Amino acid sequence: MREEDLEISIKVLVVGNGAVGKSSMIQRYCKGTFTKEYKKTIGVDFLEKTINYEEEEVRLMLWDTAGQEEFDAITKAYYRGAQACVLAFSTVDHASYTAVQRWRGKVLEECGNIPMVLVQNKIDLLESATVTKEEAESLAKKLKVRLYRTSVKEDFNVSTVFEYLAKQYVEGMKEVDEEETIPQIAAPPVKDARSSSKKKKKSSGHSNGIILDNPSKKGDKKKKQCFNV
Ligand SMILES: Nc1nc2c(ncn2[C@@H]2O[C@H](COP(=O)(O)OP(=O)(O)O)[C@@H](O)[C@H]2O)c(=O)[nH]1
Ligand SMILES: [Mg+2]
Repeated sequence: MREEDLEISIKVLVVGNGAVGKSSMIQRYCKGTFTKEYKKTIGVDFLEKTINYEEEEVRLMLWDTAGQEEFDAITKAYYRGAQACVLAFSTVDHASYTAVQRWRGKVLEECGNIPMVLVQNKIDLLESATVTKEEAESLAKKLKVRLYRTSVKEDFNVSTVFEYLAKQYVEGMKEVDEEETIPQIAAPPVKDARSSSKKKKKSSGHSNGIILDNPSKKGDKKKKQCFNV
């Protein structure tokens, strides 16, 4: 297989209570659209977007999960194999803020310590905020994650969140790669740490870095049917 055929692919979860803006965020980022209509997502769905990070193609698969507990059994299985996560809450929903730790717990349980980011969405509604700036910041500090304030509605900071996660993941992959490199007798110098990591990931089947060899058909963006009620 040629080097250029390889691709870094990251499964990103977006978790949080219902109505914090998870589906909207994914739609905004992948399709550039926003709707005021609230449709409860049942089951799981994902959209994808390919970005470039340091001349590397990174495919982000953004998994949308239902926030409601009643669908827990369905969503849990979809957590598996995720490599990065958005912990989302809403500026105008304090309960969604307090629920973040519980969501994080579920992710940790299924995925281990993957790169995460805390997202305070609906920042355009700051005037009716029920979560203070200090609360948001102290939670980020406590969880040792970066905090981004977003407005999916105003398209503010949304792409920054996903670009940050992609960066975290790729940088983490490079570190693992360096740690794993055991010097061989007269080993040739590694010219490009990233390209070697991609090859390694592919052959080792490392669960924290998947390289797809059967990428989906171009244009086949929506992977799984979801039902909106
Ligand atoms: N004002 C405002 N509304 C938003 C924002 N993001 C999402 N919404 C609205 O919040 C509601 C819930 O969004 P949705 O994406 O369905 O939430 P989910 O249940 O977390 O997937 C919808 O009516 C969206 O239009 C935002 O940044 N600002
Ligand atoms: Mg939804």
